[in-house]
Amino acid sequence: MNQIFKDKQDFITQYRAMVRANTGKEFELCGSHDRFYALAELIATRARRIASENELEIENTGQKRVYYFSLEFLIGRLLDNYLLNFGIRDMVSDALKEMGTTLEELEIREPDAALGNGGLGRLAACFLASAAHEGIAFYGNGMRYEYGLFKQEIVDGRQVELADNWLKHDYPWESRRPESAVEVVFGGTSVSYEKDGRTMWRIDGGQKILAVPYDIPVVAYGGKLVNKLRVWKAEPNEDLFDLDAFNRGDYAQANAGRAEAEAISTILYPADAGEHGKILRLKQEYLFVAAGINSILRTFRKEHGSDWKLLPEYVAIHTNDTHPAMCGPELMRVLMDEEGLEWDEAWDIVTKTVSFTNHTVLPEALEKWPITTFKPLLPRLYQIIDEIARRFRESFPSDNPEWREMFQKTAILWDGEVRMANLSIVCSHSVNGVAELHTKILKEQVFKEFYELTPEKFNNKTNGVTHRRFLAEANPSYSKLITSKIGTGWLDDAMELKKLEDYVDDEDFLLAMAASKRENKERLARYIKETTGIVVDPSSVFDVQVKRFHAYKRQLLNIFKVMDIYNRLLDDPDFTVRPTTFIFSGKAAQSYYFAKEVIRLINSVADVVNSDERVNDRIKVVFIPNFRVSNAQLIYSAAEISEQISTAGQEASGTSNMKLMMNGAITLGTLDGANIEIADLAGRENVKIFGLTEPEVVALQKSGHYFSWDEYNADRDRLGRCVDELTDSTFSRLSGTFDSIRRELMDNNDHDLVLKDFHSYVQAWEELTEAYGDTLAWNRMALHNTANSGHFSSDRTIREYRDEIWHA
Ligand code: NBY
Repeated sequence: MNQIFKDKQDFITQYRAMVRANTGKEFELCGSHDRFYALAELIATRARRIASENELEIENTGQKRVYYFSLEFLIGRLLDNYLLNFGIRDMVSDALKEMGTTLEELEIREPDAALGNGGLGRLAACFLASAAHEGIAFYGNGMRYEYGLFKQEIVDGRQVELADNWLKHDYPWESRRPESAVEVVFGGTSVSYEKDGRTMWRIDGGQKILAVPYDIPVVAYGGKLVNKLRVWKAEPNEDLFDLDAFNRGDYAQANAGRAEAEAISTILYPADAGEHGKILRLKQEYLFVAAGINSILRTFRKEHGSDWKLLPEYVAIHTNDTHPAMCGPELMRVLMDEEGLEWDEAWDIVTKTVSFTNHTVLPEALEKWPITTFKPLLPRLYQIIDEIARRFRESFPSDNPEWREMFQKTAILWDGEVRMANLSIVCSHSVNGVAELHTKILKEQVFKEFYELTPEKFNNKTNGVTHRRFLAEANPSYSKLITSKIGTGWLDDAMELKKLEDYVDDEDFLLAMAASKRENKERLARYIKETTGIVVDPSSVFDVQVKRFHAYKRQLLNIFKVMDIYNRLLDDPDFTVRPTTFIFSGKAAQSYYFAKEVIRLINSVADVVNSDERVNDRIKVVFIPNFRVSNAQLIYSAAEISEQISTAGQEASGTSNMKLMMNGAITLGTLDGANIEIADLAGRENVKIFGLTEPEVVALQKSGHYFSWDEYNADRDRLGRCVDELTDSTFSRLSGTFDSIRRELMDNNDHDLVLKDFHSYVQAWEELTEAYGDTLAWNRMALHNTANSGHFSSDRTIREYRDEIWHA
């Protein structure tokens, strides 16, 4: 442990001094807001100091640096994380109590930084933490959005979006680095000129924007290493303030130039599956790529000079999905246009440096840009992409009888569009999926042609999550219990959780697990009461589905199950059910009508069920508004059933499945994404699997013999009734009926096979809740899950990236 304070007294003295320096007041006279900022400042100063020591060491040792380009880093709150990693959480918590406040009271003052949408953004944040833990010189490169992901409120059952002004007060962890700002050019014309007998290219004119970096320290567990997340803000590169306009009283015009530049880093696009054609989005993508590449090369030159051949030895650039796909072309541009390298030399460097992760198989999510948008905005980059595309085409094995098909599928420019996934693959030496099944689907379906051409590029890296945040921090009572048996080694090495298997027959331990879960459920029940007013029973089963709302994730299937149980409780006096609280949380993209209707349906069912005294002693439905990292931690730790019910083949990996598994929740899921690996590791007897498998889904879709009306007709009493209740008055009291959902199921033939999987799902749920009756057996299952979740620590994932992709 790197002790940043000698002892508690030392901490208190320094903390008091910081409060005085920041506010001019004594600690006792300050409110929680000032107290939080002073505490954060105190910790951040220490972190920055270690970061600059690390910087020097890396410079001296020539350690390879890994740059992770991601438009999203869903980091959430950091204070607790810093304290845990510096090994001072308990000491600080005691000290604060002595001083008359609590850590919890200060913690909640921190903005919950939501610079990401969902799994992809949170994965990037977990990677920051784990890469630091693994001792990698790892740098996040992203955007500093002024507004993060929207805040969600529920009004009459509907999702309403509000701006997330997270920078309203200062953000204590960041430091602005204006001296490292980078100029980025949009538009202009690409012109050639002769230099030393060679044709060179430059951009004339265009709009010049300044990208200003802000650095956020990333502290490794143990506190010895501190890495950096660098996020970029767009600013006008010179004072674009129009004084004449101002003096005329035209204030909007006076600030127009400034506003246009700053717009680039104003908002995070809130869609988690494609937001095509928006020029501002393309500007964001280029800005953080160009600024990041420039700053990488600046560091390289300082340390290694301009022998660019050495770049791949000292630098790895990883692109998180296709949003940073311009890394390859931009690196080409700088190496050729600014450093004077020839195409072949530059290309060799680029393809040895860049690697790429795909996160989705949904065709609508594969990013494409109209050439008519792209070319005028980035004329030189377009030229380079055109040349990459041409050379790639030329390299084609023309003896292949299927080359036409191949040619079309692998084209970078096609049908008037730039295809970012194909560009990413061609520019990268490694292409990976995020779970075994997902990678298999990439190889055999989505990128089949590329896999045939370059099989050696393709590999799998099953996702992981940081167990220090999602188990240690999120679930203090369970962590304490674990540590009491196996020591603290698991915090460093999650595989040590395996030692817990020694306790599967230890009744006292299993009962202590139940008690810890109960404590967490009470904590969540209090939160639910505060945020929704709904009173839930902590002795009921907590059944949880928390994730973005998407048709393929099938929250609709889950709420159909609830509707069915409700109907049966009303109709059938012999039907019994284990008392259950059905918990939902998550956001829908602002423009995703269907997903938002499913949210409205869940809230409408909740409204009816919770107020129906005939059933509300047995079932309750809760939609927790504004799902984000901070309340996620409360939810995961209190969960008993983990709903992972996507249509097989659609969920690339999932990561809430892993967080819930660690916390001892039992997966109720399809054989999709990482659920398959979870089932294998935990043991089939310790999860509950239902529904069609991926090959079955593919075969059924292909056969053309799926008809949702057949499902409806085959079970008018239960399934058909749920469908009908979408459009009768049963659940329409809050805000009307659900015609569009019914249309999707019946007129559009139920694309996600909700009706098809309904029966096996409800049956699986009934069997699982039946098993809940045996407390010891249930907690034994839970224990097998926690004990085998070490594999899903992002520490393991990062080691695999390091060894097999980055070679760092
Ligand atoms: O990435 C998710 C996958 O759905 C999930 O299965 C996987 O576990 C996780 C981490 O690998 N994908 C995801 O979260 N995607 C996005 O958030 C996203 C965001 C923006 C855009 C596309 C996807 N976009 O096109 O703008």
